Amino acid sequence: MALAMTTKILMSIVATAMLIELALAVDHSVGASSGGWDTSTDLGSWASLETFTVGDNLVFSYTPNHNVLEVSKDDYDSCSTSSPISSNSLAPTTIALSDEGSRYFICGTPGHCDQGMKVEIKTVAAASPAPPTATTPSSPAPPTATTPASPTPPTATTPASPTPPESTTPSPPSPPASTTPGTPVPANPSPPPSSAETVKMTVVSMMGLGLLMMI
Ligand SMILES: [Cu+2]
Repeated sequence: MALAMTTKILMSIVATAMLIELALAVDHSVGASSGGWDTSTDLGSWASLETFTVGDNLVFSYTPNHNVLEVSKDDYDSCSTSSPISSNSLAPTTIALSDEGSRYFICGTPGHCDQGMKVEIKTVAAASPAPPTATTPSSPAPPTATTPASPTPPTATTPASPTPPESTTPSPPSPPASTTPGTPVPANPSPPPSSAETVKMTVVSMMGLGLLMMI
């Protein structure tokens, strides 16, 4: 029963995680909602308030006097437009954030980067944002979670009693076992296989006895 419950819980967690992951694929409109890809938006502040996750997209919307250059960190720091990693001038520009780490974007129009039209995007692994949302699936779990917890203290009551076979019902098979030496005793901890073994051994030993007597 506990196994079935655990399986159910695990399956629901996995399903929820998949849903969350789907829901988390976000398009980030650069500079929104109180600005855009322009010289007047505080893009650093915007980026610091966003969480960029692997699988998300950046969407740059801009007027024709701007463009989007992806550059190295050095070029980002120095606002150098001479050797961009990629260059886009057709708005809107969508950039897929397919890997963890930092990426650097600047506007290639002379002077715009120096005026602050630049942004560093730090992308994190898809798993890390899940924990906050993961609390939600765990909340339905508590009712079931309490049940598996109680069997853990073996000192409890009802669940513990079936385990010791010495109690009542399982003992009938054990009496014949008593004829054989100490072997059945260690078998007790694991009831199902041991009882079968005990019966086998008893039968074998009785047959052996019978043979001896016949001789
Ligand atoms: Cu520009």
